[in-house]
Amino acid sequence: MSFKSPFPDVEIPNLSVYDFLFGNTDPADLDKTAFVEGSSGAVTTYASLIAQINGVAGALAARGLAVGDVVGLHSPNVPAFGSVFHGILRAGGVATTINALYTAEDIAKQLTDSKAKFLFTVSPLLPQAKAAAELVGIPTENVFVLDGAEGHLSLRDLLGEGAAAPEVSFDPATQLAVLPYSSGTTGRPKGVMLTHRNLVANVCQIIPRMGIETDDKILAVLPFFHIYGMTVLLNAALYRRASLITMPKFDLVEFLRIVAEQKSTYIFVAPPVAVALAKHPLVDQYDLSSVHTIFSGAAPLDAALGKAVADRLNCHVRQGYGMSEMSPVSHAIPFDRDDIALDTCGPTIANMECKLVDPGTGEEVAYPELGSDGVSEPGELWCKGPNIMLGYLGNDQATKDTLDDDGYLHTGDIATVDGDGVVKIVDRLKELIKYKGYQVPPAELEALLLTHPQIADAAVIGVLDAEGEEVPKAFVVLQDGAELTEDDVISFVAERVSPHKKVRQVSFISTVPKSAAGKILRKDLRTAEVAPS
Ligand code: 4UW
Repeated sequence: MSFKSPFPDVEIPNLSVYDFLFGNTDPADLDKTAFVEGSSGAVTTYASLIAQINGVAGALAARGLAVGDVVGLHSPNVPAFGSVFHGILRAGGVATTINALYTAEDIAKQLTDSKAKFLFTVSPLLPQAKAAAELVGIPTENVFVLDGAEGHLSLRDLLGEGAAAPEVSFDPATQLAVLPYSSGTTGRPKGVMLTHRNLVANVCQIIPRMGIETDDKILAVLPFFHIYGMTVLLNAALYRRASLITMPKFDLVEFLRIVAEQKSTYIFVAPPVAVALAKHPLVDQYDLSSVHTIFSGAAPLDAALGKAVADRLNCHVRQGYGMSEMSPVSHAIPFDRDDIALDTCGPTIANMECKLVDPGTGEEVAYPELGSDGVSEPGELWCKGPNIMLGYLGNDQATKDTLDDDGYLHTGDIATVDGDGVVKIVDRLKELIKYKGYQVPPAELEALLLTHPQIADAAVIGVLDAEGEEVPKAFVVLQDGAELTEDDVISFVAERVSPHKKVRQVSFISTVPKSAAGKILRKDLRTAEVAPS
């Protein structure tokens, strides 16, 4: 058994991402605005975007980039991100997008694992990008700085070469387009192999549900380097010929100023932005009446919070669910459905089917009759469809553990489904922690904690803080005679990781609960956290 999307299948053209998005551009669209740089108001038209994409593709091909070669893209949201991202794909390259908050070591790990040959960055991030490129052996002439820096070619330099985009041919169903990194259900970040078809499919699947129109002005504050921003903004919104207003990082005052000034209509967010919109007094000082929809994803949205945002901004609020491994969207509350509870992720999108499997027994739960008001028991959500990844790069075991022989991706999230096919995420089975929607892999923090000479053992889980936000918490076993404080542990980690991976709470314990096989029993730590004895 399984439950299917309630929507009819959509057609997925057998095209590359570039051909799908721009191959058949209506001349009337060329003068439309693709990007507005939020801080300066500078405009990039679709004509200019397409010319830049082709210029980047040409410059990369002239440097020997072949189909399948990997290129690192390490930048916050700026309009040039779109030109470079689609330029890489246009040339047949594979974009591995890198979190702009990463340390040099994090960047180096991703560049090494993905075997990247080129790296694009921006001048404020050059110190860590340069250090990483040196560690990995990417030569300086292959490290490009979008806005320019001494000793490096800028985007303008590359475009100035005027090289024509190469003629490339590949099978969209098998050719990788992007390699975002995700921890998946266990362990450290792994390269998620997403093909051109995966990305094209997910745009086709979400377009009918998200209601993005060409006259929408979408505030692009979600990072383009994360799969949510990549698919919803750089792919779906550009496909619809909407305008993207870029913000390199979230700052509430700047956010409110830009929404009011640019009359933004549609905003995709993660829950922390929804919290600010619901609660911060500053919000009342700006005219946000242009906004018709706020769409939240990447972490759970509380129903009362969603309603508070809808009431305060007098707009629609929607929630979606996704995972890098699904390109990423599998569930979304449709734009035209005000009746679906905001703490659900809505029905399964077109061309997908799902199962809910009891993790204890391995049996599927019983689904309520269609149209009834029943709700299923919780089970692990398994999903199948054309947007599911090929697998993890160079990690067959992790692929086997996540993707089964029938093509179902085991998400590691626990969900229920009701008689209308509406899915609600109720818990997380997997190790992953989400801090403000960003992934925090506990295994990485545990390994780091173990390098401290006074720490004998450690486990890290996600807990809810006083505001109900998930934060990483370390359970630490000290060496005999050690005298570490909670603050010592917090600082030790903070000095060595990017800001979103900081440990924010610490407990000292006598032993880390482990299974006979030595696996950390995170569930036991979580249970103790919820109900301290
Ligand atoms: N509720 C509870 C949610 C939710 C959630 C995600 O970093 P990744 O791999 O990927 C994402 C993608 C999110 C996303 C993409 C496109 C979209 O439209 C949308 O909704 C608007 C959301 O975050 O992390 C995947 C993991 O993040 C958790 C869940 O554990 C999932 O496996 N997660 N969305 N609405 N949890």
